[in-house]
Amino acid sequence: MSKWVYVSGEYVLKDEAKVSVFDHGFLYGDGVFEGIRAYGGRVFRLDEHLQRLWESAKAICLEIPLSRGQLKEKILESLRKNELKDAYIRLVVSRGKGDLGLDPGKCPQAELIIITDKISIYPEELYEKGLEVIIASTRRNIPSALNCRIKSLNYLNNILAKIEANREGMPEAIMLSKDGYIAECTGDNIFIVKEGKLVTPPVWVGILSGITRDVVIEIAQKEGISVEENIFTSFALYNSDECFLTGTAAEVIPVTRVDGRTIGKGVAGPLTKRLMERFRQLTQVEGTPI
Ligand code: PXG
Repeated sequence: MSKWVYVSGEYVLKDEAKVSVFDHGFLYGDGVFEGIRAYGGRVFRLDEHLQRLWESAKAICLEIPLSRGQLKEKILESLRKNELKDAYIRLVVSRGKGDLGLDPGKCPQAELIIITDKISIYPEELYEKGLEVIIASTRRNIPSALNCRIKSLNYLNNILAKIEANREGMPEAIMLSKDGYIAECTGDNIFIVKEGKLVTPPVWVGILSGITRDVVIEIAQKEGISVEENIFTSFALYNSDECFLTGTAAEVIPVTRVDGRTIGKGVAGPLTKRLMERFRQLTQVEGTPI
């Protein structure tokens, strides 16, 4: 199971999958990636993930070596070859092999990697109890330096915040924008509920435009729940009625404590539960068949 990795145009055994030490993805974090999931034999929101991959690549002047249709086929082929129905799909497009200088012009061929594997998820009890998180002191990258909409191979900004969380024994950290507004977590977007309304930070504040975030906004609108994309502070977060995170890996997961402040009643709130359920239902019926 999950034996084969697609790298440099061919399938190789997982343990033999390698890239060059001169690959600029390795040397400089020069590249982009995607994390996608398949549920019950269907790939969830595949076109949206591919669109974001192409947009990230465009933003860094990186040419993806396959067409969108070809990549889609290769992803489905990888899943079939590895006999996976519920899976995590990691696409990596790096600048490829070059010399020891920064110049991407010296890298003639981008590298494309498709890893498909079993998905490891948070324990189910956390979806009831919720996560306890901290607000990291490390601020999210400023978009004018490195736009957070680029899902780049350079995740040190997020890793620094994750280290802060780990040092306090917490699974996640919330990151603020340079101006001190709530931005997102290290690998998830964030929502709060106040007086029955959902609020999530706008993309311009400097966050990844999450696919799960979009799905949750869509679901909420269909359910007649008011959703607002607006900046808010840690004060508003501490005093919110409910809080949850969204991401491909975590799906929709409640947050019940932030920096030692209990959020709402300290358990998954009613709106969070409703959205978690609707989201899971959607993943069971939607998607591109493998
Ligand atoms: N913010 C950041 C910084 C992310 O990296 C999200 C939000 C949520 O976006 P999606 O589109 O997933 O709803 C992410 C997503 C991994 C991995 O392997 C990372 C993500 C998703 C899946 C896997 O590290 N990041």
